[in-house]
Amino acid sequence: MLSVSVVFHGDCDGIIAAYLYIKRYFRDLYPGGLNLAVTHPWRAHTDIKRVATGGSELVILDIALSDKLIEALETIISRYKKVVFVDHHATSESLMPKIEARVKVVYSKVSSTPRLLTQLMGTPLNPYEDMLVEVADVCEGKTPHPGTDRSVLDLVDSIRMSIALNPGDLDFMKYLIDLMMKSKNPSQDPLVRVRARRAKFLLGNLLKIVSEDSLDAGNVKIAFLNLPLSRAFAGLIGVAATELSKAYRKSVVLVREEQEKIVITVRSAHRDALVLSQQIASSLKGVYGGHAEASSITVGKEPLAKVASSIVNKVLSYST
Ligand SMILES: [Mn+2]
Repeated sequence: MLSVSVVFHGDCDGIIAAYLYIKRYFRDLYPGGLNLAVTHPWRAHTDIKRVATGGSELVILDIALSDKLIEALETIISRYKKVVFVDHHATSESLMPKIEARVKVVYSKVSSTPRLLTQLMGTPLNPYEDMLVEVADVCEGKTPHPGTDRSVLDLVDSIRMSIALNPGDLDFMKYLIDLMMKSKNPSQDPLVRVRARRAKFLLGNLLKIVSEDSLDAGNVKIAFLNLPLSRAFAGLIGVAATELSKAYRKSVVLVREEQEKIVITVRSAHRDALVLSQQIASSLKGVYGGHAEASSITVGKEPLAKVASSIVNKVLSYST
């Protein structure tokens, strides 16, 4: 049994956080001596129970804390000598005190989890690591300053898009971490490039569908994706919402049907995504989490048409 497990968010800053953490703290265990697992906030509570078979240390990176996740953590904490929880999501803040007694918490509401790790590690990073932290910040929505190196923007694009093609693909995430461990440039890697190109092609189609079928409620653009569409474009929906919000300079609410739930992705042009999410979540009895610029709500399975009218009404009352 591998005694150290690292569970990370399967997105751009989550993967970079995993790389930095492993390189700094578990270099001698990499790769064979580490149990790596990928998850996403909405399913972290189930993944963690499955992954956490026990050992000396469990590290959880870039996953927003929720009541469900706290419950799951309670059941597995005793299997480890040490559990470390590192996160930067705004919605985690009020919940952190609930786990602090038994878990080592590293929390600050900074731009990305890698940025938070630089504060934890203290010692200066090398230029390659520095560049990846910058990439993570931009992936998380920080506006790159005008002088930002082209290679940083290329990396943002290729990492974000190549992951989005299949955000559950742990083998590919490990492949990316491995490129980073070898200080290689992922945007020059053939596999990363092919995946990024395919993802961009799909994203183009998705943006077309979504912008043609969307409706405007006040200052907010709302679009709906049924189950087949939501499956076909799975990992790209968050990226599409971000792109739409930028293109129209409006907040975007993207509602999609999944197998056992409805997921609503919110992107804000005016840093009010969390407020809007909270209102939608309370009217639909959903759970929300994220940042002021980007957040999401998960609601139990209901017919799309049924939640649609209630979301439109909520958004209209919010934006007028
Ligand atoms: Mn993340």
